[in-house]
Amino acid sequence: MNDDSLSRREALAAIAATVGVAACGTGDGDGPAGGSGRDADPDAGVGADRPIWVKDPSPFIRHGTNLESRLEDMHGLITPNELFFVRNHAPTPLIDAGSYVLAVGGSGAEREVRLGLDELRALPSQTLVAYIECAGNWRGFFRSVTGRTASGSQWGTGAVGCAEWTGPRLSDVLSLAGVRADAVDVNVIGLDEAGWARPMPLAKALDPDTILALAMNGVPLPPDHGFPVRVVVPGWVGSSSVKWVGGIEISTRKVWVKANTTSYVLVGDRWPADLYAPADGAPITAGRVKSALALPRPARLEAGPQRLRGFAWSPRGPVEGVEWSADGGPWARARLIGAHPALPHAWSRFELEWTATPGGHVLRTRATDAGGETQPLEGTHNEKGYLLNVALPHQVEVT
Ligand SMILES: Nc1nc2c(c(=O)[nH]1)N[C@H]1C(S)=C(S)[C@@H](COP(=O)(O)O)O[C@H]1N2
Ligand SMILES: [Mo]
Repeated sequence: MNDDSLSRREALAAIAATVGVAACGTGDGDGPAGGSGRDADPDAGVGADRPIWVKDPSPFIRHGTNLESRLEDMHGLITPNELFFVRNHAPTPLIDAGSYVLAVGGSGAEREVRLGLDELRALPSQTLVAYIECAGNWRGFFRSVTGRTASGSQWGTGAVGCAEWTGPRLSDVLSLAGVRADAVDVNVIGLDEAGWARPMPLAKALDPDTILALAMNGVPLPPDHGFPVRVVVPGWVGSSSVKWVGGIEISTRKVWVKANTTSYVLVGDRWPADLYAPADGAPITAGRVKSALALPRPARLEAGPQRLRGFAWSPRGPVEGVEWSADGGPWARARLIGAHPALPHAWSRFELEWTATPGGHVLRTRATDAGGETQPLEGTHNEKGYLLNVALPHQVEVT
């Protein structure tokens, strides 16, 4: 493992000295089953004396150190910051803006540079709307749709949100350190106690849409979402969008850390570990095409005509269409809202009209994306419960 490479230790030690965050250990992975209570996640590692989040957790469903959104609370394209889900491998660190330093270096860099927040703010800034979804979103449905429980926080559908992110391109920051011709990987390292990090190939780091966000929905990043700096890697699963970035390592070798060896890898018969060594399975990069109704589970509706709505997203740009079906009946087209080529990383919304009749019903939706991928009707198990994108049954009780 390269997780404790010299540059990482140096970067974190330098930063720890200035911001008072312990440069300890690696991430604790996605963790065993969390249950519903905040104390139920045995790997949360949270002291009773320390708040986990800065934001008000009351609108959320709690899973250990994580806060799950309720899709029914979300309305427009943009998820308000106070309703945006939180996936934390350790409690939210409180980082002092004045003494914050971003260290950029490594074997693939011409030089090491240390940048303060003002220097990052002075770089040309990019704004993009992008959804972020945890790879473990929907994990709680593995049991009902595949017959096998998957380990980890039992998320419903609320580990996803869509925000406007603003900040310099990662490529511009890498240029300040100088990228050597033999560089292959860029590891982005967080300042939280988990030391969460996720490397990406140089090409992804140089993508003009990979940015170091300083702002979320027009305000400085809230503490829970990475203040003062997070990387946003559109299309890739949420674990790549490292929060509280303190170090960036440009490497001449592929970098292996927790987040691409034991966590966020697909493990199962279809992904034999020996093919992916040193990872335990296939490291996850992009997410999958998905859709979900913005309704509680189960939903309770009154009989009669109902306008229902939901969200649909794909790493391959705006979805092409969403279909819906009631009680195993024929698939009909839903109405797409705001799927716009100018917002390639945003999610889309959809609406459908259903005449609800008294009794229990099951609704499903399925999205199709620009790559021709459609959500499957059956789910495939993987040990750690990632990337479920089956057309999920949604129970509805009509009175
Ligand atoms: N430093 C750090 N970055 C992190 C994490 C973390 O625990 N520590 N969690 C990751 C995971 S698994 C996800 S899904 C996203 C969640 O982003 P959010 O909390 O802003 O919704 O942050 C990612 N970035
Ligand atoms: Mo995640």
